[in-house]
Amino acid sequence: MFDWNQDPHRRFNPLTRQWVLVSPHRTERPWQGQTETQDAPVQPAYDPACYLCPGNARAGGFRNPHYDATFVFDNDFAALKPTTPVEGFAQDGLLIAESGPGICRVICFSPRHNLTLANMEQADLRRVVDAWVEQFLDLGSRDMIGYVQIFENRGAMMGASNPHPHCQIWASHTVPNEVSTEQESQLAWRRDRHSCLLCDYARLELASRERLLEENGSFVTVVPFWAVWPFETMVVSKRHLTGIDGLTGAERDDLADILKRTTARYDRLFGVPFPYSQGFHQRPTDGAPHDEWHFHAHFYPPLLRSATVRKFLVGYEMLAMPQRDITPERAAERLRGV
Ligand code: H2U
Ligand code: ZN
Repeated sequence: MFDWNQDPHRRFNPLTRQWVLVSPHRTERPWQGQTETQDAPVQPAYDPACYLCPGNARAGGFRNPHYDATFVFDNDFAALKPTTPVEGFAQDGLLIAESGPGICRVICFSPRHNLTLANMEQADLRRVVDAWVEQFLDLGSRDMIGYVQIFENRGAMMGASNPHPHCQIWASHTVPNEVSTEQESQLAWRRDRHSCLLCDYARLELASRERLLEENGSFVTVVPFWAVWPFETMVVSKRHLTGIDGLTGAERDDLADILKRTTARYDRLFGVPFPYSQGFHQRPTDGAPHDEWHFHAHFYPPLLRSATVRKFLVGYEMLAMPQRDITPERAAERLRGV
């Protein structure tokens, strides 16, 4: 008899249309071991050497204002520039390149250097949500911008350059890879089934509750059935929304609430500020309605079995396909238990 909790199998991600290999038999012992607690360096509320703290000089030569809530600025080392002309290059169907304009910004969540999403007051987090909506509308309304990617790298392990609570926005002319793949999947689902892929998925997870971590009136956090990272999660809106700009006031509060609760749960898992990359996926800003799109966030944390042991996507995963040991159901159970 095949045992889905023990025997190797592969699972399908309907958003990326990629498979992940699950090898649960490899886990059981290490996961039952003790979890380690690592003392995170205590950060001051203000750091005179931080380039994001209020009043400080940035590396680019500008000086931050004495801001007291959120603070948005153009990235001094932007990966995309607004002045780039749109051009294409193609040779023999093999050498293909495209130029494209874009705008990169940084949002400081708070003037306080030592806060994180999990530790912010609900009202202050709501201001961060408002800033995201404002930026999505501002950048997305420009002709040259086809997609607005909002994301946060947290922790040195994920390459964040600074502990000051902040996120980045890269608004590009073209739609990036991950987003365009998810778009094709959602379009195909809508065409074939006359429904929304993530509305259907959220309904299924709410009924089963096996992979569910957090829920409020407007959102649900789950470890997706097809998760690659050990403690990967998705935050999905219960209502069909194509983008963050469709949130009502109450839903903006609920987004702040579920992000706070999800990140706090992460921090409790190994007793450390949990590193991750997270960000929103939503409709492109090319002016089309894109009703196939369902607003959601992905959290990709690298930690595997303790504060100090991370998962690497290497070897078989680079050459063949991603693989995980702990099942998504067991990961959800562990996250629910803290
Ligand atoms: P990360 O921690 O995710 O790297 O984000 C910090 C961003 O801040 C990074 O993209 C920018 C970097 O280019 N930055 C400035 O714009 N000005 C500075 O003075 C330093 C860092
Ligand atoms: Zn700071």
